[in-house]
Amino acid sequence: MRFFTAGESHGRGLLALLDGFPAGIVVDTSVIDSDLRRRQGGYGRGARQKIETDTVELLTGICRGITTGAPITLWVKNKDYRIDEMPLLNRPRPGHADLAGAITFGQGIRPVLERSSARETAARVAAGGLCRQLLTLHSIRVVGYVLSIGNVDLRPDNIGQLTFDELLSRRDNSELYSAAPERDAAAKNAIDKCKEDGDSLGGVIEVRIDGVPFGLGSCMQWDKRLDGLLAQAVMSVQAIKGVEIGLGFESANQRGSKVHDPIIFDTALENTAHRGFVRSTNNAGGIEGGMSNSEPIIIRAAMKPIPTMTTPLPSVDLTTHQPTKAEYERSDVCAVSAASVVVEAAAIIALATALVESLP
Ligand code: EPS
Repeated sequence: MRFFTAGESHGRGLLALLDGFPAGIVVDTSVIDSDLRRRQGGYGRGARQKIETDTVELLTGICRGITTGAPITLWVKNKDYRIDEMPLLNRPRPGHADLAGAITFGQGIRPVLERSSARETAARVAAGGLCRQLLTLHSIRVVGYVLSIGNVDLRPDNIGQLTFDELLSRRDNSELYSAAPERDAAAKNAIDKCKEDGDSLGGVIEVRIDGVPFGLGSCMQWDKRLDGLLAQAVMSVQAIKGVEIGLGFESANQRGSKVHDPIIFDTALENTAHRGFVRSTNNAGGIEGGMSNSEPIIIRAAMKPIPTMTTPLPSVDLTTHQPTKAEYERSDVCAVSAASVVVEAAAIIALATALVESLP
């Protein structure tokens, strides 16, 4: 299965194209719309979310609500369509695509900004909402949540013991989509303070995937490894600067005896996705040798603070080469909550791709 997006932030809308999606899947667009709604939420978002009410339309690949096996295109319309009236910009924002994009494509900052904008993530979330329905048919469930915002820790102490449903309910009871709603107030204060200071905040996101059978991905070739596929999908989300699986970077600080997950056989689980083989810990994050091992898959992503700030950083005018301050465009103070929905969608698309490959 292949996946592409098209569209600009202030163009007509965003388009996702999924080629190779299986035939015969009954599609519920309300599942996609609910993911799109969640992406528009979270605390610290900018004014654009008040303008848009994102909903999906399936343009191709569907007949009587059932996928046909033909390429599927998903369309999310922009209400704020005014690309031809948007100002041309000249002062690149440090941390944004502006400078590298203006030099690479030679069309100035505006067209680069329009395509690199996180508005594109609406298309990924739409495609993720469709792929989620395929995963559900295979009893695979995916939940994304926020583990920290700035230096506010939102990771519950017992996170390893929490069930999928407990995490989901915590996430759904949090305005920040965090795993520790009881600590949200501290994170909201940090966002408010940041806004006052004209600054922005990043954070850490985690995605947990339950019900994955043995053998998605492969150890046989580098580009089939499931950890590599997930990492590429997640790292490609706007503003993500780091990706970990399981214990991740921390595993480099520990001895092997503390890192690897002992194998136990439990006959009661012989007829489940585990085939009886379970682990006392899950430091591998559900992937060994590039293949799923039937334990929950755990992926973490680090999001940098958004580069657009009301107190702009030093920059250079692209025409005069004189020192100046970077442009300010309407933006979010903190989009970590929204990014948790996008990272979830990116992981879903990558996992669905591996699943489709494994199907007979
Ligand atoms: C976003 C839409 C954008 C930004 C933001 C996220 O809309 P606008 O530019 O019209 O305000 O609010 O994008 C960025 C922060 C960025 O740097 O690209 C969205 O729909 O998520």
